[in-house]
Amino acid sequence: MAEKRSFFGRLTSRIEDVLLNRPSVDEELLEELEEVLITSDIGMETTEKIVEQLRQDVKRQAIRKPEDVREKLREIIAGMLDKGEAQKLPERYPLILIMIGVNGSGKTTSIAKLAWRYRQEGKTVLLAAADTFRAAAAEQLSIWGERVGVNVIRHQEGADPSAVIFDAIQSAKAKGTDVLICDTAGRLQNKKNLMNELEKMYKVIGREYPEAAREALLVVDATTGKNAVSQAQEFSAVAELGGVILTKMDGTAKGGIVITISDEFDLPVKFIGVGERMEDLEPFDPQAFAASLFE
Ligand SMILES: Nc1nc2c(ncn2[C@@H]2O[C@H](COP(=O)(O)OP(=O)(O)OP(=O)(O)O)[C@@H](O)[C@H]2O)c(=O)[nH]1
Ligand SMILES: [Mg+2]
Repeated sequence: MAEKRSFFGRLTSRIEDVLLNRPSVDEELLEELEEVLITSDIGMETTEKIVEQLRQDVKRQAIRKPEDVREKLREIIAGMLDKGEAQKLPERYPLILIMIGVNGSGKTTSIAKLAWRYRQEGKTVLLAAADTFRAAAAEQLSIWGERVGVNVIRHQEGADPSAVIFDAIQSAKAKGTDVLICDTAGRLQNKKNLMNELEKMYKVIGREYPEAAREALLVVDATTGKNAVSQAQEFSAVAELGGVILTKMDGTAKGGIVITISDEFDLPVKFIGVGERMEDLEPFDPQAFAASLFE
């Protein structure tokens, strides 16, 4: 909890500043609050929704004094974040996870972190290096595979990503592997290409392993602020996403990005990355997150 609090230290204290020494909840207070939310990486649309809700609460006297704002805000934000059962990864096996996201967002590292988590739970894991765009990508995944103690299926640079998936599926089936995690090259520059590539991968999975559960996860770097939001927008237009892994929350991220992604795209944030080690991935808990904003 102490760790989580530090993400929002600044947002928390700025909200407190707005609420401090105010005789009543008036329009001026709400406008100041709006300013604080927007400058904390909470998108315009989401901010307006939050402030409008507070305004209604003032009107129907559910909010009477500045202190009441805190509890209402927590409630509103928790409601935006909490996607119920969808917060968790599917608990059906065999499971195929497809990681997508732009370069440098933290896909490969997040794969290693997930693989490590599954290994801790006693699940068997296989990785597929379907980012064949750069030779270094497969190399990096192989190094992580060794560290975590899981096998990696890789082909030559420039190979067809779907062929890597095909091989990985055969291996997973033969060994009865619980979880197959696929790395991909997230080149947004050519959306059509990416869409075709994903479609082809899904086709291979559907044909070769129809009984496997599957989910695509978008990996987003939280420190990129508004850019993270536009990535969520572009990727959700080309792929059906099961949720988001928000990386680098240990960095300079303002935290508000979590709220915007959950609200605007109706996507659950499933995990947050809090460092570069394989242990540095935390399941995202919407209620605890919302509460930590006001501790
Ligand atoms: N501090 C911190 N660094 C992270 C986190 N996740 C990833 N990184 C770092 O971000 C950099 C990029 O991570 P990668 O996993 O290589 O990203 P990628 O999306 O696979 O990138 P490409 O393969 O180039 O597309 C690396 O230096 C990681 O160590 C995190 O949660 N916190
Ligand atoms: Mg990578």
